[in-house]
Amino acid sequence: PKEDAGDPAVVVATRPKTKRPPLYKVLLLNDDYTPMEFVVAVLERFFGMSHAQAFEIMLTVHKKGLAVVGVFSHEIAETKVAQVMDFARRHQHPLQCTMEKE
Ligand code: TYC
Repeated sequence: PKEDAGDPAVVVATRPKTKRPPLYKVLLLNDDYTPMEFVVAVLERFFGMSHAQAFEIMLTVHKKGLAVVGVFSHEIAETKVAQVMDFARRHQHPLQCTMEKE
């Protein structure tokens, strides 16, 4: 679509606005205290991962410090973070889960 030079008689071709909502990465952070099995259980329970997949991602977080565990709409990402943080708190583990715009 060309730019409008300012002449009011010129009809400018416009792109139809199809802006998609932003997506958010949900991140799991490493710590020294949360048991590995607990993290695996979190990934299975709240992110629908298989045991093998959950174990693999848990090890990535353990070794690299953090990993993206999913990408969601703002509302779903917020819910996942809240679920993980609440579950960790209830079990008295310091596990941290955050979100960031993609
Ligand atoms: N580092 C933890 C341990 O050695 C395991 C762990 C993995 C903790 C991933 C948090 O997000 C995490 N017990």
